[in-house]
Amino acid sequence: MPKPSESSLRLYDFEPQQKTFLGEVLQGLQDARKELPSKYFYDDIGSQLFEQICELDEYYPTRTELAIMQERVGEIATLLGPNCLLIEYGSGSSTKTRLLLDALHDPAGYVPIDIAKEQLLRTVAALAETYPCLEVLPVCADYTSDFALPVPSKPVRRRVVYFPGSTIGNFDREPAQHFLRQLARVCQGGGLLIGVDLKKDFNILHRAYNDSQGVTAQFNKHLLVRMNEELGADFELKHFGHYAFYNPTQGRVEMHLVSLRNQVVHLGEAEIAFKLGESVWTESSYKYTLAEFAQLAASAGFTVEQVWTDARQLFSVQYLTVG
Ligand code: AVI
Repeated sequence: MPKPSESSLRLYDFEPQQKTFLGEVLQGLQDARKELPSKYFYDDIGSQLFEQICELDEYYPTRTELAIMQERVGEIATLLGPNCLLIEYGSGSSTKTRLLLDALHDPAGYVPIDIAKEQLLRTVAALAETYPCLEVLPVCADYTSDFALPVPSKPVRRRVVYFPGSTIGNFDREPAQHFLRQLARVCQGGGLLIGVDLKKDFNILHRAYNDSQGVTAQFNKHLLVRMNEELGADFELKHFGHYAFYNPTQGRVEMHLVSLRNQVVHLGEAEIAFKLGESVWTESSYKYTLAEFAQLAASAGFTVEQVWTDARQLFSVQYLTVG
C-alpha cells in the first residue's frame, strides 16, 4: 500500500488562539452586557468535553445527524461527484467525515480546519492510517478569520465545504450571513454540505442543553478554567452557575454563566465586578425552520439543492450550491 504523502503530515498553523484570548475576554467581560466568545470553549479539553456532550442521550443533534448521514451518504456522494476537494470547517474528531470519505468517489483531498491543534493532529494521524491514499492537508486556524487554503497535488473538479453539527447555529444572524458569504467564495462553482438544527419542542431543547450528568455545565465553566489556567485569573467555579434556556422570540438557546454572589475577579491588571445574578453570555445556538434557513442561505448567494431530515424533523443535512 502507498504511504501517506509527505504533505498529509504537514500542518498549516495560523496560531489562532494565542494572539487574541486575553484581549477578547477582557473586552467581553468589561462590556455593560458581559459576554465571552464561544470559540474559546474549544481547546483540547473543551473539545473533549464537547465530544462527551455529543454522546449524551439528551443531546439529540449528533446522533440524529449521523443517522441522516448513514442513510443518505450514497446519495450525497453522488451529488458531490468525483475528484472533489472536501474542506471541513471545525473538523473536531471527523467522525461524520469518515462516512463521507468512505463513500466519495476518488476525492482530490481533505482539508480539516480546526482551532484545537492537539485534536487536529490526533485526527489527522488516525485518518492517515485509515486512508493512506488520501491527501490530508490540516489547517489550524480560527475559521472565521482570513487564511489561505492549501492546494492539493491532485486536480480538483469541485470544492465542497463540509460544515456539520449545526455550528452555523452558534453564529448570530448577521455574522452567520457574513460567514456563509465567506464559504460561498471558498466553494465557488461547488457546494456546501451543512448540518442545520431545526426548531422543535422547547422541552427537547431544554434537556439537550441541561443534561442530567452536568457535562454541558462543565463545558460552560471550562471557559473560567481556561482563564484561570492560561491568564492567571481567579474565578471560583462554585460561585458561577450554568444557565441555559430557549429564547423563543429569538429562536435560539442561550447559554450563560450566572454569578451566584456579589464578587470581584482579577484578570491580568483588571478587576471585574459581578453582581449577584449577573450573567456572562457564553453561547447562542440558533434553531431554524427549513424556510428560514433557505432564506439565510439565499442571502449569502446559495441555492438549496437538497434537504435530508430525520422522521421527527429534529435536524437537517442540506446541500447548497453556488454558481
Ligand atoms: C457546536 N455547537 C453546534 C453546539 C451547540 O449545540 O450549539 C455546542 C454546544 N453547546 C452546548 N452544548 C453543545
